[in-house]
Amino acid sequence: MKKSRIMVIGAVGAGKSTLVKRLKGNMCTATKTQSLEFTSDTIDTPGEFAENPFYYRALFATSLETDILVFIHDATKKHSAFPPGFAGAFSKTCIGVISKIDHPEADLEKAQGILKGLGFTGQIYPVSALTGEGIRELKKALKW
Ligand SMILES: Nc1nc2c(ncn2[C@@H]2O[C@H](COP(=O)(O)OP(=O)(O)O)[C@@H](O)[C@H]2O)c(=O)[nH]1
Ligand SMILES: [Mg+2]
Repeated sequence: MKKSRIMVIGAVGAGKSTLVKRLKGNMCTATKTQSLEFTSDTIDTPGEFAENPFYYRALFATSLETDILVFIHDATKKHSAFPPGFAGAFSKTCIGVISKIDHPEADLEKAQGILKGLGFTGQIYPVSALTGEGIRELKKALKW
């Protein structure tokens, strides 16, 4: 089966680019993402697109180029960058990911609640791009 193309969205510093690199098996540190970054199987987005509603249209338009949308919520953050139910606004399969679960300040329960609030009723994937925890399960869900 063809590998699905994924688009990652989430706040500035949520760990989007590091996760994309980890999924691709490339462990160098991510530099700041200033624009949409396309590869054949990934679309990385700048966190500003999630934090400023002015850019939502760009997210919606770009999501048409992908198979799966990966929403990333940083386990150390107490608030979501997105408004409630936001995942329901996209016409693509959405997968909820909690990033940085290795972090001492990670709060998994809080993060689960935040992703549920965005509309994720099914399985949520907790991962660490640093240690690799949860990456295998996420890849399976992405059919990678
Ligand atoms: N502890 C921890 N830090 C992470 C993890 N993933 C990313 N980071 C750090 O979070 C910061 C932002 O990461 P980046 O991938 O650039 O975030 P982006 O803005 O969402 O693309 C960097 O300092 C990363 O090293 C992780 O799994 N665990
Ligand atoms: Mg980035």
